[in-house]
Amino acid sequence: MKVINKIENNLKNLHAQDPKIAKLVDQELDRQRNSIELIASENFTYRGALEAAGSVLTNKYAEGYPDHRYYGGCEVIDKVEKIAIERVCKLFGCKYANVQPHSGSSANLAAYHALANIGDTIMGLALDNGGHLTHGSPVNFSGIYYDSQSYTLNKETEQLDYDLILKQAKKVKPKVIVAGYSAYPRKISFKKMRDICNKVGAYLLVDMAHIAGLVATKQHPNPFPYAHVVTSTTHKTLRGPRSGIILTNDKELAKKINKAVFPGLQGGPLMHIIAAKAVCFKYAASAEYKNYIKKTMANAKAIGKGMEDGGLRLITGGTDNHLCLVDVSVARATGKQVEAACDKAFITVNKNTIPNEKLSPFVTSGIRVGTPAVTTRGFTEKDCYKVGQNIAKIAFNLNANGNCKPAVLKEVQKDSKAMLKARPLYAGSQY
Ligand code: DSN
Repeated sequence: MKVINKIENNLKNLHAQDPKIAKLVDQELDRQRNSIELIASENFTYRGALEAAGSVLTNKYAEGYPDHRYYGGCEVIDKVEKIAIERVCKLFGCKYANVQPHSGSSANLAAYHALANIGDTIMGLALDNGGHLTHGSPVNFSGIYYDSQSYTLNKETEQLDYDLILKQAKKVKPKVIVAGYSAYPRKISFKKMRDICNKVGAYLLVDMAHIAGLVATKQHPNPFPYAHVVTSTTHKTLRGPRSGIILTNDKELAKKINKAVFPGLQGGPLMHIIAAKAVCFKYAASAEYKNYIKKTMANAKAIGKGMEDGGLRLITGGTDNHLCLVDVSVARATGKQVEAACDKAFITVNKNTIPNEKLSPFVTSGIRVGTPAVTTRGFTEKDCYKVGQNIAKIAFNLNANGNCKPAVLKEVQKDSKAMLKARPLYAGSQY
């Protein structure tokens, strides 16, 4: 069985040249191996993507775009970027792609730059309702440079309310409406969002970072043909390297997007990361990956059922995607306490605000639980149901000081260790 070990993980030279950093990389690999990773935005990328990201392509400056560079010696690099573009366009069924953004945030910044002027009104879901920082939060460039008029979820259903969004859009007349979220467990109707945009003359920008893998495998409706522009990261459900992309079907917008990314926002592209993105686009088109996404979604339902059977409340009553948003206040616990107590039981989740939140974002009444990473390492629905039950067990067994009761903690630790041992990370040939 092939297992990445500390030396094999391309670190032989690093150990010789910088043992301090090499040791920390080893420690992080151990940490990833020894925890049930349920952060909905994380995953474990392919060995091939790790190798491409650690390759000599990092040495090359390639400002510009394929066949139009500001440096010599780009003949190989051009081929890499063209392959990445071709693959991602085919994957998502669109005509134009920019694969140079370094992250989802810079992809969104470039998209706004292409679609709006500074000071124009943008309308995204409020951060505390499940939106993203870059969708208009007042502490982010998107809320500082643009007039951000956030929409919220329906307070009763805890879901998107398209009538409410239309009502607000008619009032504030946004230049851009953003759809796509960080902590929303239900399907999004891009058609309804586009209808709203058409009624008020706005562009529809879809940030599909969380659900890109579901879209690629047709397990969630595609933002195309409804979105004017689509942004995404490549490291969440898509399981690639940490990075971003921008897609469109509109030739004029594609030109604006390219200008916004370079020279508007970035200098030289990270060619090693673009190569790693190409690797993940290749795998995302495979039958094996489609099966992985289906399992990820089934695992999200199973973990949700485990938490629900244990007494916790799922926001919206369930999930249609890769994550559950969970109300832990029913256990008289805070998200902060459950996050910290789960950590001690080798389960990694993040505290998260929930709709109608009463606590601060540092404390919160909820947690967000996602299954892309554990599914990559082979967790089954049975495993996930058990983990869900254990999370609930922890939440309902906190002492007054917020720590889990020692006997319960010990039991859950034992379960976690057994599951982690049975599903080793970077072992075998599955990725
Ligand atoms: N911070 C990411 C998340 O956890 O959803 C989004 O960028």
